[in-house]
This record gives sequence, C-alpha cells and structure tokens, in this order.
Amino acid sequence: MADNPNTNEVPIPPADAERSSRSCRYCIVGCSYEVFKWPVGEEGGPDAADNALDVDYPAGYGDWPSPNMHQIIEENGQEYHVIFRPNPDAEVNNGSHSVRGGTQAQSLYSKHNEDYDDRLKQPQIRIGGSLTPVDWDTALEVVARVTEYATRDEPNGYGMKMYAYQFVENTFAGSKLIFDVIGSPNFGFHNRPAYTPESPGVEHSGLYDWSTSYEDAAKAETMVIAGGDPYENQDVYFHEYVDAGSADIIQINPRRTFTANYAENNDGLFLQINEATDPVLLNAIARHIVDQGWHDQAFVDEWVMDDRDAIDEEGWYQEEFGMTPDEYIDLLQSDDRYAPENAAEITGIDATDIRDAAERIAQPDSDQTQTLFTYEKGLIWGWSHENTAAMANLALLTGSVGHEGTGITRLGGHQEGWWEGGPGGEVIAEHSTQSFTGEHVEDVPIPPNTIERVRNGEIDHWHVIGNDPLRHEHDTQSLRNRVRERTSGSQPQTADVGDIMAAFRERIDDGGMVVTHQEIYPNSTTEYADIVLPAKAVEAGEDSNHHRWNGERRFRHYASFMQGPPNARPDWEIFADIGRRLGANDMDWESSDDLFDHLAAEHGDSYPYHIEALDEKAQQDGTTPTEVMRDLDADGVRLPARLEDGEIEGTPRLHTPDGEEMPGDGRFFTDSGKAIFMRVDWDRVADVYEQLTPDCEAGELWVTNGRLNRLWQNMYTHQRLEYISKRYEQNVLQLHPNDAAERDIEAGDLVEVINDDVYNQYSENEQGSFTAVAYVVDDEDAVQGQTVPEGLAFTYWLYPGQVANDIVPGYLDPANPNPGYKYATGRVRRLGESDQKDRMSFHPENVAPE
Ligand SMILES: Nc1nc2c(c(=O)[nH]1)N[C@H]1C(S)=C(S)[C@@H](COP(=O)(O)OP(=O)(O)OC[C@H]3O[C@@H](n4cnc5c(=O)[nH]c(N)nc54)[C@H](O)[C@@H]3O)O[C@H]1N2
Ligand SMILES: Nc1nc2c(c(=O)[nH]1)N[C@H]1C(S)=C(S)[C@@H](COP(=O)(O)OP(=O)(O)OC[C@H]3O[C@@H](n4cnc5c(=O)[nH]c(N)nc54)[C@H](O)[C@@H]3O)O[C@H]1N2
Ligand code: SF4
Ligand SMILES: [Mo]
Repeated sequence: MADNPNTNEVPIPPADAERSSRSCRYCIVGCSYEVFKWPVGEEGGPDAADNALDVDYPAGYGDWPSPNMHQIIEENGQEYHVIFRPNPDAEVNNGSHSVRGGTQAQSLYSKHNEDYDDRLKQPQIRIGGSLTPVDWDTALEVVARVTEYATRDEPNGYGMKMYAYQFVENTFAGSKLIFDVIGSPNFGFHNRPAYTPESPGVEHSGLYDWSTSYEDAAKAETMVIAGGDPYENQDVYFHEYVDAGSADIIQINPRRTFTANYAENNDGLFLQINEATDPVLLNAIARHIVDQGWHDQAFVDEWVMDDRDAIDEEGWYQEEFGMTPDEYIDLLQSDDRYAPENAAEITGIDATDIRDAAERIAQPDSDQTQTLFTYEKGLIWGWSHENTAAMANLALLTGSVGHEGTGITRLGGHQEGWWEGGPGGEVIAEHSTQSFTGEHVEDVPIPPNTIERVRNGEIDHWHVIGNDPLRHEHDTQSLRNRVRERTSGSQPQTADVGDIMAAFRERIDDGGMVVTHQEIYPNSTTEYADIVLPAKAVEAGEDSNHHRWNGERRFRHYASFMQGPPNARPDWEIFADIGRRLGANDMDWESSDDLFDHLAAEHGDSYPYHIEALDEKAQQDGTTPTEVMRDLDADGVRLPARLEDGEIEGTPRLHTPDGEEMPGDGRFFTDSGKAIFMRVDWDRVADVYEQLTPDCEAGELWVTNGRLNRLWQNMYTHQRLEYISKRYEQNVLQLHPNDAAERDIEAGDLVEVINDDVYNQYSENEQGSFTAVAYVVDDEDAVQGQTVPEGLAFTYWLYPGQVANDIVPGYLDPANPNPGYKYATGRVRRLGESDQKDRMSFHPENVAPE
C-alpha cells in the first residue's frame, strides 16, 4: 500500500478543471455527484471566478469538499487531482450524501489507495492449482470453448449469474449472450437463484414495484415501512424526503431499529412483529379495514378485476393466486386467524395496534388516502409472494395508488439497470425443466433454480459476473463444499488452450464443473474460479459512459472520467467478445455509447420504461441518444420518457387515474388495465414456518440478517478502506442481554453461531456455522429499548470470512423460486474474547431524536 497523500487540506479545482456528472456508485437513491479532474501541479484560486466550484472562499460548511472527497489518480504517467462531491443543485439529493457515498473518492483506482494492489488487473486461469496470469485471447477462447462443450447436447449446461443493476449497456450485452446467443434458461440475478420477479405479489397484481416519486414520501400522511430500514439503507431518501415530511410512520420490523424509535417519537407506530409472520399481520390489518367498511369501494369497483375468467386469462400466476374482490374479502373474513385478537397471538402485536394501523392506513375520514406503502428485504427475502401480495392488496383495497403522497414502492437496493437483450421468457418456456403445480394450475414451466443446478450437476460451466454467490446465496457452506467437489477434478497444467480444454473436458465428463468469475476484486467466489476476467469498475467512472435509474425511475448519464487498470475491460465488451467467438454477428459495438444508441433506437420500449423519445429527440436535433442523456445531466429523466414540444419530459409517478403517462393501454399492467387482488394464505407457508421456527428448548434463536449503515454489500470497497472497516473489524451479532447471559456471553466476546440442520427442500440438510463479535447492550443503557428482542439475533450478511449465509435455509418459494434468506436460525456459543472487547463501547445504535 502506498502512502496516502491526503491530508486535511483539499486543493481547489481551477476554473478550467474537467467537470463531469454521475451518480453514486452505491445505493438505490442514486445521489448525484460532480467530478472535477485536473493535473497535479495546478490549482484554482479562492475567488469564485478562479475555481470550478464557483464558490468564494473562505466559505461555510457544505461549500467545501472534505478530504474524503479528494483523490489523486495516475494515467499514462500523469497524476490528476479528482474531487468527487455531492451535486448541490441536484433534485434527488440537493447536495446531501451518506457516509458511504461521501467517501467514494477513496475507493477510486489509485496507487495511493489501499486496494490498488488488490484489484484484478490481468485475466487468470488456474493452472497447476494456482491462478496464473494469461492474455485476454487465451482466457476468452477458453471461456467460449468451455461454453460450447458444456452446451454440446443442450443449452442448459451453461449457467449465468449476473447483476441486474450494473448499467443497461452491460446487462443488455450479458442477457443477450445467455438468452440469444447461447439460449440457456439457467440465469440467476446477483441476489437470487432464478429469473424471477423480486416482488411477485406486487408485479402480478398489475402494479409496478417502482411506481412512486420521492416527493410522495414528503407528502404522505401515513407511511408504512415494512421489512425495510431507510435510515440505515437509503439514507438520503430518509433525510431529504421522509424526515422532511410529516407522515406518521408505521414501521414493521422484528427489531427496534433507529427507524422504529423515530416512528414512535414522531407520532407513528412501531409494530414489532415476530419473525416471519408478516402475512398474518397484513391480512389482519386488511380484515379490520373491510370489517369497518373503511375500504375504497369506488376504487375497487372501477379498478380491480372481478371477472374470474378474465383473471385466469392473465396468465398462470394470476390463475393460481388471483382473486376477485368477493373472494378476497371472503378469505379475510372467513379465516379467524386474521381477526386482530387471533393475529396478535401469531404476530406478537397487540390487537389495539393492529386496529390503530388499519385506521391510519385507511384514513376513513378522507375520500382519497395519503398513504404510502414501502417495503424491502425483510418482506422480499421471506414469503416473497405472500408478503409482497399482502402489501399490494392493502394499497388496492384503500385506493392508495397514483396520487401525490400515495402509492406502493420498494425502498430498493442498488440503482436499477436491467435491459433485456434476449428473449428470456421464451427461452425459459422452451428449455426450463422446472415446473410448478398448485391448486389451480398444473406443471407450468418456471424459471429454474440455478443454484440447485450448480449443485446437482446440470450446469457444467458457471459464469458469475459481478456478484459473490458463494457468500450471498442460501446455505452457502454446503454450496461451497459442493462447488469445491465439482471443481476439484482434472486441472490444466499449462497455458495452452488445447491442454486447458482437455483438462476441462475431462472434468466435465466426470461430473465436474468449470467456474468463470468476472470481477473487479477477488472474493469468496474467486477462490473457486478456474478463469478470472478482470472488469473495469464502470460504477466508479472507469473506461466508458453508462446509464441506469434510481428508486423513482430517474434515468441518468454516468460520464466516465478515468481509465482504471489498463488491462481490465468493461463487462459489455467482454460479453461481446465471447458472443462473437460463439458466432454472434450483431455484437460488434464500437463503444458503450454505440451500444446505448443502438439500444435506444431499436430496443427502447422495454417494459415499462420507454426511452424511444431519446432517439426521437436525437434525430430532431441531429445528435445521439447518448448526447441527449449527457445534456440532461444530474437530473436526468424519470421514465417512461416522452417527447413534448421537442423536449424530453418524464413521469413522476405511475398508475395515475387517467393512466396517460403510460405508453401502454391502461392504469395497471394487465391486459384489461385493471389490477388484481392476490391470494395471501398463511396455510401455504405454515408448514415450512413450523419447520423453520427455532427450538427454544434446544437453545436455538432466530438469527436474521441484513445491513449496517456504514458497510456496503460484500465490502469490496470497504474491507479495503480503513476509515470504514475499522468501525467493524469483524462480523456483528446483536443479541438480547437475557439470551447473552444464558450463554455466558458479554459484549465483545467472540461467538459461534451453528445451525445443525440447515433447511433444504430436498431434505439433504447439512451443518453450517460462522463466527462474529457479540453486540450486547445492558438494559440500563438501552434508553429507547433493546434493538433485538429475546429469541432473535441479527447479523451482517456478507462479512468476509464470517459468512452469515452459511446458516441460511434453502427454502425457495415453489411458485417463484426466491429464497427466504431472512429466516435463519442457530445456536450461539461463546468462543472467547474478541480483540475488540476492551476497545469498543458497544453503546446502543438505535437512539432517535425525541
Ligand atoms: N448501508 C447499506 N445500505 C444498503 C445496502 C448495504 O449493503 N449497506 N445494500 C442495498 C441493497 S442491495 C438492498 S437490497 C437494500 C436492502 O434494504 P433493507 O431491506 O432495508 O435492508 P435489510 O437490513 O436487509 O432488511 C431490512 C429489515 O428487515 C428486517 N427483518 C428481518 N426479518 C423480518 C421479518 O420477518 N419481517 C419484517 N417485517 N422485517 C424483517 C430486519 O430487521 C431489517 O431491519 O439496502 C440497500 N442499501
Ligand atoms: N441472508 C441474506 N442473504 C442475502 C440478502 C439478505 O438480505 N440476507 N440479500 C440479497 C441481496 S438483496 C443482495 S443485493 C445480494 C448481494 O450479494 P452480492 O451481489 O454477491 O454482493 P455485492 O457485494 O453487491 O457483489 C458485487 C460484486 O461485484 C463486483 N463489482 C463491482 N463493480 C463491478 C463491475 O463493473 N463489473 C464486475 N464484473 N464486477 C463488479 C464487486 O467487487 C462485488 O464483489 O445478497 C443477497 N443475499
Ligand atoms: S444515500 Fe445511497 S446513493 Fe446517496 S450517497 Fe448514500 S449510498 Fe450513495
Ligand atoms: Mo439487494
């Protein structure tokens, strides 16, 4: 590691410093940033006229970039200063940032950075057991020939696991490779094993899971936040919109987080739900609404489908789960488990609070509610159908869609950037060998669970791009064991393509598998890779221009401003090269701009986004879609985009009453333009719930998992950035003091979490375990309550080397194979003291302003 030249001083960019616009490399909010770059040795002056920031110095807080927003990079022997600061004039963030975004200058590729030596810089192939540098031609020729061999009988021998979000140019090229060029159905997104919707209950009801605008949070009167924590995970949305508004928050979470206390301290409600019981709570709220007659009958009559045949014709999912309003209300009222008193028993929430929540949601005194429904992974990574469908039902029942201050939306993870480049649905219908049989449908083909196929031998070449499945998938300990077994056969001994292919063919013939990992840093999956392809970090400004959108569909241009490791290549270019080697003749884009222009002109009508207007505008003005986007700068355009009086206009929210903003047929995404209630039935999951529930007698706890504010994902940047990583030197296990005392555990002890019987749908249960540092807060210090209740622990899910997903159950919804990642259990035992025991304070982190 080289010395970091950063001090407490930051150079002022000269007036002619190169300026470009992009958004944060991290979360969904997509805060806008400005980048200034100029040669080392030059500097601007304190007068506004003499600097690129247009500020007269000295100036106050907010007008000067912090040392964390400065970096020195080197290109072709020349050093440059880079200032990377939140854009003070951008609509989304208005100059605001989080600790993650505000430190991203420190993650740029620079010899002054800790991670400089650690970036993947050269293609590698495991030869004689070690990853060995090779040239691009050797590496990509092997990738193409292994793919050919793996798919020699049928296309299912190839499996791809790729991000959905890392810019439209990359996802377009990657999904074209698998669906169009190779024709395999074995696709898994970066966070789940299959090509499934993340919010099936919302999408199949005809709602879009990104239909609101950020202003709606500021204008709502009631805001439901279920299984999500925007203070921790979507910071600037919380600060600039939620906190700036005056909605009563209803936070639904098993943990009393900051957001829970914030809700209570500001006239809202905290519903501290028992783990995994949300469908019962949400149905009980809906039941109380209909029992009281508080639902929006006029909306339901006009906008919710009541014709059974028409529902069935929408597709098998609607046939299986869709309900007419009468059927839905009958389900709520005929099942006594949903009566608030009975629901209280399962969910742990008082009937009075359930009724209170129902009233705040339905707002019986107004004709039009101002209720906004938001949710994220606490619902999605559980009973993903029931949890998301129950939220959609509540929004429809109360007519809370399409008006200011209402709606239903995910809070979100990454910014979004999925643009399908091949016929995914058709390939799955033709080649998937996985099917679903339910109450109303039989043997319908569904997207394959690719993780199962890696385990059972169907996938012979596994191509993993920009994600770390051996850390983030379910049941990772046994998955790693299986992948180790399947990659341990015959090994290449020289860098000759013929020798390498002979070894790989032999391995595949023996039931083994070849793993290709396309990445920017080594991680858990790289340890098992045979072929490593180094990518440019385009999210950090390297190499090429790109586009994606945030949680209100705000589509923006990310201008490249630096090269990155010279011999790495952007993902779209790697996909195109592999595609051409496999015979594609339409993957010869000259640049990412060329690819984007093609996409806007030829594929601009991707559901439900529509960017054709960019191409129309470009033709009108004699320019290109890329240039149109560049001119839209920090504020971009909220999709769908349209051309009005020669200018690009956006769409603040979807599902408005006239539906005019939609280029399609109607207000909702169904053939009739009407929405559909979805069956949410606790019986569908009750058996699995029983099996997953921890055995308290045997000392088991729920061990749920999720995010911490300062850490981003598998910590690919943060494990290499001391400023952040020293705050969490090991994984964390939040424990209730009574659970800790029973096990002789104190704050700062090193503990082990063991699951002796990690649930597996195929009854091949195995053991899993990980270690962490116990975070225990004494009752007298817990001034606003304990974060975790008795019987439940919480851990960070992607900590390097202390992998929480080693105990995560292999439950996937049979209709829509999404994992129940949140529903893990385990025994906790003390190993000894951690080295942090005497150095850290372990004070509560959930204290919100009164
Ligand atoms: N700081 C930070 N922010 C991030 C990320 C990050 O790595 N770090 N990652 C981004 C990504 S990719 C994503 S997907 C989002 C995720 O954003 P969130 O979904 O908000 O994050 P999580 O912490 O995974 O889960 C949210 C909450 O679900 C709760 N939960 C657990 N089990 C249940 C349950 O049974 N019912 C209910 N109602 N709640 C439950 C947990 O206690 C937790 O507080 O965050 C994004 N933002
Ligand atoms: N128990 C449990 N499990 C979960 C979840 C949970 O809440 N609980 N959440 C799920 C969710 S929502 C998520 S998002 C996943 C996250 O799981 P992963 O997707 O595996 O985690 P990330 O750290 O986001 O992985 C991104 C990787 O991409 C690399 N990278 C960055 N930029 C580029 C690029 O331009 N090209 C390439 N090729 N690589 C790049 C980074 O180095 C990093 O290793 O975990 C899922 N698993
Ligand atoms: S809130 Fe999200 S997008 Fe904004 S600066 Fe933080 S990590 Fe980046
Ligand atoms: Mo995510």
